[in-house]
Parts: sequence; C-alpha cells; structure tokens
Amino acid sequence: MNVLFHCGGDDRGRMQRAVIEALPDCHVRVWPDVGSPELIDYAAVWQPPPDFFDGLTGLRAVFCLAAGVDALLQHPGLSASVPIVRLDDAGMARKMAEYVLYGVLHAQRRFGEMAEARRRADWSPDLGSAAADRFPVGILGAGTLASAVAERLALNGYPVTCWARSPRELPAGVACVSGDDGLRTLLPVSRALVCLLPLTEATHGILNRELFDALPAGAFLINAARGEHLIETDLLAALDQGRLSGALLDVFTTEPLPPTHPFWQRQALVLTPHVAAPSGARESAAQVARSLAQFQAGERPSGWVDRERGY
Ligand code: NDP
Ligand code: OXD
Repeated sequence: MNVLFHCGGDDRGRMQRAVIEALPDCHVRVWPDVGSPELIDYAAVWQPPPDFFDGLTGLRAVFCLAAGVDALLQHPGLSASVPIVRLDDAGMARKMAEYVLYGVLHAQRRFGEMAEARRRADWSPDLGSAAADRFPVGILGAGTLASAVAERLALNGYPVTCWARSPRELPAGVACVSGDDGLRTLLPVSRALVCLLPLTEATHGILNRELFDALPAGAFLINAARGEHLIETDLLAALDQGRLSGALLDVFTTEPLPPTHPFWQRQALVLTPHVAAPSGARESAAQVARSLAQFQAGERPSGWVDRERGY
C-alpha cells in the first residue's frame, strides 16, 4: 500500500519518522516525492499544499494529522467522495485540559488584574476572588477535548456545563445542554466561557456581540478552537464596554497573528501561538495505523468525519 505523507508546522520531522515507523507494511512517500500519483492509496496530512491531491485518482481515504478538519474540507483539490478520518485525542485532550484550567484559574483568581497591579508596583490591590464552586464555566462543545477539559475543571471544583448539538453522557459532575434553548440557559450563568467547537457553517462567528451580551458582565472568554469562531472587532468592543473582563486566545483568523494586530496592545488578552494542544507524534501515528487497518477491514474508525455535519 502507498501512503502519501505531508505535514506542515514545526513538528513535521518527528511526525514523519513516527508515521513511517507506525506503518512498516506500507510504502510511505513524503510529498512532493509522489512517484506515480495514481498508485497512492492513502494520504496522511496536515496543511496540504494546494496541489497535494493532484493526480491522486486512486485515493481511498485521507487521515488528517489534526483534530480540526475545517481546512481539509475546504481544500479545492480533495474530492468530496474521499472519506476523511481525523485525530481523536492523540495526546491532545490532556494538554487542552491543562491549557483551559490555566485560563479559568487566571480568570477566577484574577491573575490578569494582579499582573497589571504589579506593573504599577501596587502591593495590595483589593481584588478578592470567587471560590471555584461559585465560578461556573460553560463549554461550547462536548466532544473529545471538551469532555476532558470539563472533567478536569469539575475535579478542581468548578460547576461545569457543556453545550452540544445533541444531549451527551459526560464525566461525573458535568452537565450537558443542547440546541438553542440549551445555549440560552448556559450563557447567563457562565463566568468563563470556553470554545471547543469544530469550525463549521453553523459555528463560524459564534463568538460575537450577541453572545457576549448574554454572558454575565465581566465574564472571561477562552477560545482554543479556531480563530474564525470569533468576531474580533466584537471582542474588542466587549472589552471596551466591560462586558468581558479578558480572554485567553490560542487561535486567530490570521496566523501568525500580524505584529500590527490590535490584540497585541490589550493587556486583558492573554495570547498564545496555537499551542494549546499539539498532538503527540507517536500517538498520532499509532492512531493513523489503527484507523488505516480498520478502514482496510471495512470498519469505521473513531475519528470518521461526517461531511454533512462538517466535523
Ligand atoms: P469533537 O468533534 O470531538 O467535538 C465537537 C463538539 O462540538 C461535539 O460535542 C459537537 O456536538 C459540538 N458541536 C458541533 N457543532 C455544534 C453546534 N452547531 N452546536 C452545538 N454543538 C456543536 O471535536 P474535538 O473535541 O476533538 O475538537 C474540537 C476542536 O478543537 C477541533 O475541531 C479544532 O478546531 C480544535 N482544536 C484546537 C487545538 C489547539 O491546539 N488550539 C488542538 C486540537 C483541536 P455533538 O456532541 O452533538 O456532536
Ligand atoms: C488541531 C489543531 O485541529 O492543532 O488538531 O488545531
């Protein structure tokens, strides 16, 4: 079997070695060394270039080396009839749980305001902070990453509610709501709101003025999903109006975030360069190998993407 590999980003060397090692019975070709394109059976990719799929007429499935498939689904070269299998956890859930816990602690214990006071050499700002059990957290999403995040937050004493398309069984102590009504009940009580949704037509721009207005005044936003979930100008306005006290952002409409972007000037924003939850190279490669074997056996691997839903 011929597998065509391509990985964008800094981790490409480790990912390439891990995939080759995990597929000893396959001939793994590293793009652009495609050989005869019609002989490629599978692709394992992250950030494929525009001409990556050219001539791959025998392609049977694509294994996405990431959890989010929004960019892959929009790749003009990928035929809509080719199945996509994404990474399901692959080491990301634990890291995402750490990342979001950091953000929630930052908001609940008011570390951002303390950092500002520290810049003024102000020793004793009377900030006070709510106890964890009085600091409800809402999570948009109830999937692989959101469940792990919710479980970690609940263990730390936060009341946690996740929002999904349809009701879901979640870890002990975590509530789940769904649909428009569910969102309406979740927002007014969420002192921190975390976005862990896939980017789809339905979720594009969901973090907007209307949603911010429905949160309690001074709520804190954490977006670790995709930059396009957020209307950036609405966030700046909500900060100016005190609707939001701050945000932790890992993802942006334009990455890398341009040096002139207004976000850099806002002390209330904690910015990270899309590093919330990198997948582990070995875990990812092992999952690709497992998924490929399942696919060959006519089974549906766990990260199967439903193109209709968009995730
Ligand atoms: P999953 O597919 O496991 O979970 C998606 C969740 O979102 C599901 O609970 C789903 O609901 C819910 N959802 C989808 N659409 C809607 C909607 N319209 N209304 C309400 N709920 C909705 O995804 P993962 O948890 O694996 O990943 C989530 C995203 O995180 C990825 O798509 C990616 O963009 C981002 N990501 C970011 C990383 C980073 O480092 N910053 C790293 C990895 C991923 P239901 O359960 O009903 O289907
Ligand atoms: C992903 C990501 O989707 O790293 O896996 O953003």
